[in-house]
Amino acid sequence: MTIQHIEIRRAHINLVSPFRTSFGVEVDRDLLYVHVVGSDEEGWGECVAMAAPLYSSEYVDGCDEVITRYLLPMITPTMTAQEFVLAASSIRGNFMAKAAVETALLDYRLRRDKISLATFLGATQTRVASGVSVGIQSTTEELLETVSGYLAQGYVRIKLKIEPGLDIERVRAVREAFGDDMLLQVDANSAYTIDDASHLAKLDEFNLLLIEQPLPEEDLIGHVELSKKVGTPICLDESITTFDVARGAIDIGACSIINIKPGRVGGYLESKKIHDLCVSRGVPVWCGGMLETGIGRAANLALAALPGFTLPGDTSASSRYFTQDVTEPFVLRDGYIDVPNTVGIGVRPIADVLDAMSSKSTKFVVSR
Ligand code: NPG
Repeated sequence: MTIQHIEIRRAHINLVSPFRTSFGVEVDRDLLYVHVVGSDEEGWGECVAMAAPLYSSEYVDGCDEVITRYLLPMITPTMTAQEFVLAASSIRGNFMAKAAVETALLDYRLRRDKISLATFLGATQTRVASGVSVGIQSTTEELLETVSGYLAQGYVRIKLKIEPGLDIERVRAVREAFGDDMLLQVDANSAYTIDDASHLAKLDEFNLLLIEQPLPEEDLIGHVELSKKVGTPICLDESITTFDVARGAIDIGACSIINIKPGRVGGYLESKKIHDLCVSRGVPVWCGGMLETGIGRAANLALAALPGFTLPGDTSASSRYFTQDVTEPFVLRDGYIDVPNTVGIGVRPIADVLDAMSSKSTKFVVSR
């Protein structure tokens, strides 16, 4: 049982509606899947990078280049995900590129060993509470209508995207319309500076679960300062790119909650390490999302089923983003989504659906 070739599949999918954040508007996804093909099994991984380097420095065409030029040549026919992570550590950064390859190798090996990713990672839940991320809307009325629609579907937690000028009053309107009991948090995607500390402190009256990534990715010290001036817990997303950064951020008091996104930290093995660290430090974690199709969504659900994931994640249903997902869709039931419990990540693309979405397939022979 050995890896024979690896396919890089590029594809395109439209979102059901535009998703606006403080850094831009996403209307579709430019997809890259890593497909490991062995003598009797296969494995899939999804790259979470967006088309443009607006959320982080990585972008999908850049990941394609890093994967094909640097990462795939490292792979040997018998290589495990763990061995790949070690080999790939010689390449700096490029976490999203590495994560896509790691996931495909993990899926391949776990399918072969007939064990689910959830079991392999140490999941303790069979379903996970599902939150939803609400993009910046043009008007407050539209925002209230959108939130109302998601609550009606059963989402247990609402995350509002915010930016300067579309923050305090938007949150106030949502609290007034839906009450104080609703689980509510905000995400700034680095749109503020430390000079906005007293402005952000105005969010304290709304009893939010957290403020996610208010300041730039590199400004860990700014987040320490901000944490002293704002009562609402600070959660880091973009800043947390590795286990070491997570440890440092916790140690210096830059955050009291962490959003773990496997794509952002180089994969599921690093995510598990960060999870374990946070459990040992009493730091709650939750699983973020990057508009993944079913491949990435399935693997995220496995991770989100670990015991330290005590806050609802952005692990929403396929229908939140796509009319037709590339896998069987993930559905919301009573506010929860089932964790795949078969082998590997538990899903594969539906061949016809993926073929119809695909723009390019490139095959790399693995040999040693
Ligand atoms: O539900 O998959 C999801 C997306 C959740 O808001 C979400 N993702 O900053 O966390 C984020 C944000 C994002 C959106 C990041 C688009 C990158 C691109």
